[in-house]
Amino acid sequence: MERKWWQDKVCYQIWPKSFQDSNGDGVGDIPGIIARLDHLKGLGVDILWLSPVYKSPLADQGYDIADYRGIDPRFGTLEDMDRLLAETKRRGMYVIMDLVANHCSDEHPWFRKALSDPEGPYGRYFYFRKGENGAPPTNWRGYFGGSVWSPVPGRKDLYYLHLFCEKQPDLNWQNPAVRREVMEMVNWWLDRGVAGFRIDAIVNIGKPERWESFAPDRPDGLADCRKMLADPVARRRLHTYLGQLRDEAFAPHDAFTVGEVFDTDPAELSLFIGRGGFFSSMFDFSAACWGKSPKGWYAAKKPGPDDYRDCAFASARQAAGIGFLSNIIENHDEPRGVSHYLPEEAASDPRAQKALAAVQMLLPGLPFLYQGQEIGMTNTVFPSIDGVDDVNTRGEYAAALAAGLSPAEALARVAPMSRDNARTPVQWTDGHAAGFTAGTPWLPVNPNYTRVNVQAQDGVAGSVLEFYKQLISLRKNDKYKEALVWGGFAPVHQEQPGLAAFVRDGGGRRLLVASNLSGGEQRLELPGAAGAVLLCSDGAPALAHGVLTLAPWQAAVVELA
Ligand code: TEU
Repeated sequence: MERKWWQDKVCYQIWPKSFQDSNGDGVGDIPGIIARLDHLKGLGVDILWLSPVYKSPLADQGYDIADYRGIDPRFGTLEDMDRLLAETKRRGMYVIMDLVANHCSDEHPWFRKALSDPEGPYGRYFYFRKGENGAPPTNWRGYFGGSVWSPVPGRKDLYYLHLFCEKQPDLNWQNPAVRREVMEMVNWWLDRGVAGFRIDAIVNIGKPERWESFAPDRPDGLADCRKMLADPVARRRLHTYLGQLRDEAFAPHDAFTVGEVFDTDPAELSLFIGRGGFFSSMFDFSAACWGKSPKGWYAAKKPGPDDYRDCAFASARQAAGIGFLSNIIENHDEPRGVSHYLPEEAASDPRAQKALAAVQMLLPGLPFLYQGQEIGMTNTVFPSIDGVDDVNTRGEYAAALAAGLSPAEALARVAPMSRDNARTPVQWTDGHAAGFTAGTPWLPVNPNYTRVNVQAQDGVAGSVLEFYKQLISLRKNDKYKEALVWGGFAPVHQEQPGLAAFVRDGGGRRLLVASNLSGGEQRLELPGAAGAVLLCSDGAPALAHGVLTLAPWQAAVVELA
């Protein structure tokens, strides 16, 4: 595999609205991020992915962009952004931005001009279609529920397409002018000093030639819009556009790019992340998708630790020899990893949180932490649906009601999946608003902040935060890098319930990573003679006669002879 500058890095996602507020308005901002760079440097992370900070009405929290070259005043100014780039550079860190170009905001000047003249040049930046007999052009349901079509105000029977919410009109990538706008914008940021992009919802940019309705798949009479993504023409178009992005923007800058790619066929992996692929990396969503139901969140099954292990291991094997997947246990769209993958009684247990961390951080691929993960932040509580900000959660709640659930049941079922779980403010201290803001936070702080916060863990032996630091420094240690970054991967005793174990080997070293993801003891025969114990999450593991015994929720890294 070709060696690249980003492969031995550790990445960290910042969701700016909830990271750190610097001016007391209750909303996180770029100066707040700058103020916390030393925390991130101390943790050992290198590449910071900033969820959108562009000018936006925030209908989907910035994933609805009204100006691709401007910073939203709530987050700061372009000068703040330049300062962030300089301050990270000074610390040997990198910033990647979120490239949200499947759609823009309905408040973007392009869409405003398009609405006033749908047949004009800006009309061709979007998808306008005529309905039939008073009904929208197709019966596609958008990602957040409801039709993907909204009527154009003042125009009889004319609609525009939005796969996400109605304030996120899809950009027409078939139009070369749109592609040129995107290439120029991407190059503008790369020239300014950003190291690359996380690429949002990108599989949606290739649209089929013929737009047809599908058989309805829910009581609303609509059909999941994702069905059209499998269309061969849509797929071919996607590949063409991604090739153009790579050739005209990413490759000339040696940018680091990570795609938000769902549902890839393993056969396509090398096209996406192999040598000369579209992206540097793409997220492994296999565990995140486990248990999801076509009916909606209310019908989702909760995965357990073994499901997480099996998904992660399968992905690691698929990507072996091809490229680097990006490994996550959570992000701004998902529940908190510890709440989602650990059994309920263990979600807040620092031992269990560390055991899960050891697996994620030492798998092959690129580790991505999400803000707050490093201190074991958990899902929050939802007293009522009125307190939910997220457009996605509201749509899923409506789907649950439509399926006949009572309001209380619907809330109880969608709450564990809500995107607001990961969007509560980062818990820095046990003081006012967890040290996130001097004012009133835009979304309530998770009530557990008095116990779970950075201040309580920083420099405290045995804390989740200190363990993450150890995992990261082990991964970066020159002695073990060949094994942990570029080395091989072989699962060990994968059939053993509650155990996630694997060997990483490279540079003449073999390391066993063994994590007890259960509340009982785990014993495993070592796949080689035991050498030094390089790391242990709690105490020391018991090693005798070629058998490793792990206490409940204990994780260890052992060098093998
Ligand atoms: O997400 C794309 C996407 O597919 C999500 O809708 C996902 O299915 C859902 O959030 C699962 O909970 C990206 C962004 O990550 C998300 O925050 C945006 O809302 C979306 O694109 C639109 O830009």
